[in-house]
Amino acid sequence: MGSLTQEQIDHYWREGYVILPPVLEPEEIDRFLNRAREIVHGDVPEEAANRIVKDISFVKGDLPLPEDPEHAVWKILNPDRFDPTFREALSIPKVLDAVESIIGEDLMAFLLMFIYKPLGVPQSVHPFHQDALYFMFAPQDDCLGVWIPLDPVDAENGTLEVVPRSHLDGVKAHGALDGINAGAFAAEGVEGVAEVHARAIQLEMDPGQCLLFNTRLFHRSGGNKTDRHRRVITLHMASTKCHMTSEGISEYAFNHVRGQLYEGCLKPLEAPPLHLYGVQRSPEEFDEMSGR
Ligand SMILES: O=C(O)CCC(=O)C(=O)O
Repeated sequence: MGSLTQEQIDHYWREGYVILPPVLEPEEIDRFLNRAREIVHGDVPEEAANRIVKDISFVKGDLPLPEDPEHAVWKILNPDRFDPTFREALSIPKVLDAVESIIGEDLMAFLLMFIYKPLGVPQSVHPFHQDALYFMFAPQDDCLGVWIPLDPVDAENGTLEVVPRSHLDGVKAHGALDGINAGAFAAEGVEGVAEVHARAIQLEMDPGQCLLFNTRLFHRSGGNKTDRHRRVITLHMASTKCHMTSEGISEYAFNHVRGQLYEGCLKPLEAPPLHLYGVQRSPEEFDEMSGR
């Protein structure tokens, strides 16, 4: 069943995305914002501390560390693993109801992130990519991204840009780009191509609104040219009927949030690791990666 109208469902499948009215109340938004701030200011278990990932400009020392640690952060990866408030973000009722309209009632939630855009750092770009690249399970259409801004977002502070209908093609080869955060791979022949940028829509959204998007949709975010925060909660949802096409992605840690599980399909991970391996790289590792 689910809560979306047929028009919203049709828009999702035709364009590759749909934007929903607010799924969070202002008090809930404040609670997530305050909790993220407390986490970045040190209220985090020691083992999980490297889940707070700084933006590459600060990791490499290209910019001096700001007084407020929140201004240097790119993202908090999987805060649900150590924080009860963020655990709630895996199963926001209005999100589950909407997602059910698209991929059915049996749902896993995974890869929750709280993403910042450092203020006044225009080079902090996340290039065009397709999330399906990262997800080794099928069918791809039974998985989607959920992106909820907690601040007003627009072209100036690094909103998400999407290329409508780009989900209708396959997954492109991706690669690393110099100066871009580790792991934020770029779709080859897409980022920097004028024709693709011209087709992209820069989403203007209010706090608490919700974007659902297909995992093959090309999307990117520019840097934040303003002194306004751009903070978002993002996660992915997949049908529990999906099956793995490759092993070794326990980092995603599926959480069963609605419906039933199926034999031979995605399994919830009971005790996901707190420590994050291999994302917050040292400046030396960045140099090595870029051949310096
Ligand atoms: O919110 C952003 O800056 C980009 C998020 C994104 O595209 C991703 O994490 O895959």
